[in-house]
Amino acid sequence: MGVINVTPDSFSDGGRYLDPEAAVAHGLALAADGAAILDVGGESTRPGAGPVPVQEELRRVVPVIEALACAGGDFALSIDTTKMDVARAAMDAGARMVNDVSALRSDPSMAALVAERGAECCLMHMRGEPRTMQDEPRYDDVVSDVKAFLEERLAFAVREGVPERKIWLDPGIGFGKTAEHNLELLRRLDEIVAIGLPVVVGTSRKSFLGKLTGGRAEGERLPGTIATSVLAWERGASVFRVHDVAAVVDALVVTAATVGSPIVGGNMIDEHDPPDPDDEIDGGGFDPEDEDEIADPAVTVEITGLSLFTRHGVTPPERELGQRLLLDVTFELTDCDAMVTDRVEDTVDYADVCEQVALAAQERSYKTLERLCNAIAGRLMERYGADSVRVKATKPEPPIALPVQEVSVEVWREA
Ligand code: HH2
Repeated sequence: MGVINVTPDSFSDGGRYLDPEAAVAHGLALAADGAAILDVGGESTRPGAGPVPVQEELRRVVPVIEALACAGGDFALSIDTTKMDVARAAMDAGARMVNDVSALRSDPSMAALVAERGAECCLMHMRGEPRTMQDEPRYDDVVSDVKAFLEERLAFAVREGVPERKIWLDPGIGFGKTAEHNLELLRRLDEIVAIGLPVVVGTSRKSFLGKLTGGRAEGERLPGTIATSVLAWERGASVFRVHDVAAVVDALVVTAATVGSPIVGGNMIDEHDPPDPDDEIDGGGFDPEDEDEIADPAVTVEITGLSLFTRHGVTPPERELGQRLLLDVTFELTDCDAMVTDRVEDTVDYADVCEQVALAAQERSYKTLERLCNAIAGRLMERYGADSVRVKATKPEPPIALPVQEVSVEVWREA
């Protein structure tokens, strides 16, 4: 996720993209560098920042979003705002995602708007408001407190009609936190990831990186941004909100290749689909329960009960000793020439699928079956170009004290 600040006062690039033409050119450059999402904001949230009137925020962001939507490309547009009127105008202009640093608290009716438009929504943790958030921030346990906050905001959004699959969570690095709080959140990010939704992390150029490196200025904090993004990736983050897209993409691609898990689509979204730029905003998005959304699949290929010895799980014994896992994979193909040609090259070769699933399941240890299934699904989508893939992982002997027959998790992805 590349940052476009159309503001005079953002902490690291204030004033550079206030001119709409400069903002649009910057956005297109970030997309060319590999950003799958462009996050456009018209109000700085730096510590101490005051509010910007709605009309002014609209004046800043709408022309930029309109122009980027018009230019088109392989990116989706996100609006970074806490105001419903700004979010609505941004979505009218082409934004597909609302990044609300207040997590739908500033303007609670924002939730209904997001739900109605079928938009993606990022809920971020912030203590207090930007004007006062850095006044002696205190937590009982920063990770547990942030996690409880995000779970509460998630429940609110879902109650208001936003589907869970449209929600992304963000611990809000630098928002009402000391340097130690930020480091603790990054160190234990897996606890936030365990909520089960994609996690967004924004460390880019933030002041704790300067503090840790002897007072480096904003423009000199790229090494810190890269280090923290790589660590966040390793701990399960899916989206990285950064100013320096090219360098962070390179770092993440190399990291992912080293541990053997490809970054989906060659961009910086890991194992989570960004909002599709071509998605219709109202009612858009994929609903697994809506059978009409897949254009009558011609062929379904199903592989069930692939039994593998793996090392996934939340507890260290599960990861150290390992356990048996059963994997089911279903492909739906709308265009399957093998029905006529009778050639295995014209369909999904299930022997090869089994090999790919085994490779994906055994090359790396995941804490959650959700992440494992998503990694397998991403790999299969990329390799076979199927219209949709369903991956189900079952633990036949789950390490639970109570008598449970089996535990399973299923992930569904579509192209
Ligand atoms: N950080 C900033 C703004 N918006 N949104 C999310 N989801 N996560 C973040 O960490 C985040 C955010 C602050 O960075 P920036 O936009 O560069 O600065 P400013 O708010 O001063 O414009």
